[in-house]
Amino acid sequence: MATPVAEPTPTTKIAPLTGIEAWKALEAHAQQVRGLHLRTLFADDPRRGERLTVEAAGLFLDYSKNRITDETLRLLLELAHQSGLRQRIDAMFRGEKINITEKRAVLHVALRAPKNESILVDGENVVPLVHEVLDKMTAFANRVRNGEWTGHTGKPIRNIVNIGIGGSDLGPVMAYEALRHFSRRDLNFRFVSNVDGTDFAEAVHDFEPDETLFIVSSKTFTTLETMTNAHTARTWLLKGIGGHQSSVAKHFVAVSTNAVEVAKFGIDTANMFGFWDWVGGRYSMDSAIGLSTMLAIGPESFRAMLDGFHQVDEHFRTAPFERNLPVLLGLLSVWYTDFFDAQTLAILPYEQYLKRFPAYLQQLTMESNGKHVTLSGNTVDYVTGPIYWGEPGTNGQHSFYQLIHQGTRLIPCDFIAFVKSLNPLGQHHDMLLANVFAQTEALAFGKTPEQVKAEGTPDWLVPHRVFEGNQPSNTILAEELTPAALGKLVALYEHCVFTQGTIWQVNSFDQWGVELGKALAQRIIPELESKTEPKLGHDSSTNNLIRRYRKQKE
Ligand code: G6Q
Repeated sequence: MATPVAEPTPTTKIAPLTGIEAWKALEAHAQQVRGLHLRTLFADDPRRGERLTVEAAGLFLDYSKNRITDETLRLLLELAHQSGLRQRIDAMFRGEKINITEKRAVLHVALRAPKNESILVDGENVVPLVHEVLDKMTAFANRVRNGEWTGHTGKPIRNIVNIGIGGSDLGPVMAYEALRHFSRRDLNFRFVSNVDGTDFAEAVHDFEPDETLFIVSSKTFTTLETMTNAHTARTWLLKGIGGHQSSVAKHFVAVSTNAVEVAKFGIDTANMFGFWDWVGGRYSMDSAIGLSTMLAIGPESFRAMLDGFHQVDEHFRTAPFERNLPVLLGLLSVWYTDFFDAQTLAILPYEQYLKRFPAYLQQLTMESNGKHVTLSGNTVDYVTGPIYWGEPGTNGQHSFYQLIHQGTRLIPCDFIAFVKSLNPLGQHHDMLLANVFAQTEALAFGKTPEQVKAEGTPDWLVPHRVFEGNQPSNTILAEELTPAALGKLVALYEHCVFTQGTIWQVNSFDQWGVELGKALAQRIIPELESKTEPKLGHDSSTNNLIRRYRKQKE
């Protein structure tokens, strides 16, 4: 292993992962469990389906259809303890700078802390700051929602466009879609993220500028895509409104940590909603970055969502690991990633409103734990973050489920469903939920050749119709997709990611890969725009692509 290069942290006291006793025990134990079928595990324990469940904060998790025994669980929990998960959770909640590469605290939990709590960062209680911003957002949202905030020509705002990317987009767009049922239907919400001009053009094509409000959401206020879109939006507004510079203040607000850049853009900093460097982009949908969410669902529902987050924060912080939902989810994903060579993990919400939830989770999980270097600066010799993907059910069943059922890969699945529908129509909801239960059953138990034959299938067709089964899944059931339930669900996965990152000993809170992307294109833009033939110093492929593009666009 290479010499550590990171500054020492409390975590460096923990042995390298593969040297931890519980890890070594899991390696040996996995050899036995790999040969076990879920059919056997269920047949041997008639109460398994009731036993391996846990409920907290209104979320019910059935993890019985996993390829685990009681011994697996014992060892995974031991791994959590020996990895210092308890200490690391406490360190996060205490506001310690656990994001060591950026020297920052990691305090998204402070964003939903009740007013009377105290969480210190560098000796300052940040909870009052959070509530100050929440109050400012509330006042603003109320003014827009009741028509008091008017545009340049005196008309109320009818259209709200959030301009942001990555963490400043995926959370807001996911939350808007998820909570649409609770949103004001007379307000139109659009989300512009891509630097591809089509995104902006399509978002505003049917909007009147004098009824449109732009929220420029950017922690740094320097992100290429967001600033390009924000400038395009300003040009579009001024063109549509007759060039009155003063209109910018009425049609633009900002969510950022960078007041200087916000002012430079021409947005009145009185209309800027702040947050802090201890809120990571992908952990920011419940900060001021959620302003569009608050405008859509109203301040009260927004606070209900925060309360949902907080309930799961408290559960994560206090529940014993064996009954701790995020810890169990995190450990199970480590189990498949590192001991079963599972490359991916599918998120399958059986709830149309959660159609953007898998995309949101992709960033949360993969940007957080897509790392190959430990907190001590060593290269890992085990696999970290799996690929997360998914689509809402039942649509996925008619496309990619085939590969999960009868392909050659192991794909652990999280099924997410709600007992009550927000749109109860005839039999729809029973049918939807029947599919959830049927899929997890089929994945786990499959269909044996004997069963297929007994159905009268001709011999030659039998192998094609056999389902191996033994495909693991979790089922997460909640009552109804309310704002609070969404908060709970997001917090569940945030802390699942935290658990994974702790076991893998990586920093789940930096994103140097994203930073690289932010810098790379900057060098090529002038080469594409240059009037004269630029001198190119890339590799031959990149040079050739640039030349071809320049030639063809003329
Ligand atoms: C999230 C990442 C990244 C970030 C975007 C937008 O954790 O850091 O997705 O949110 O790059 O950054 P700005 O908010 O600074 O524009």
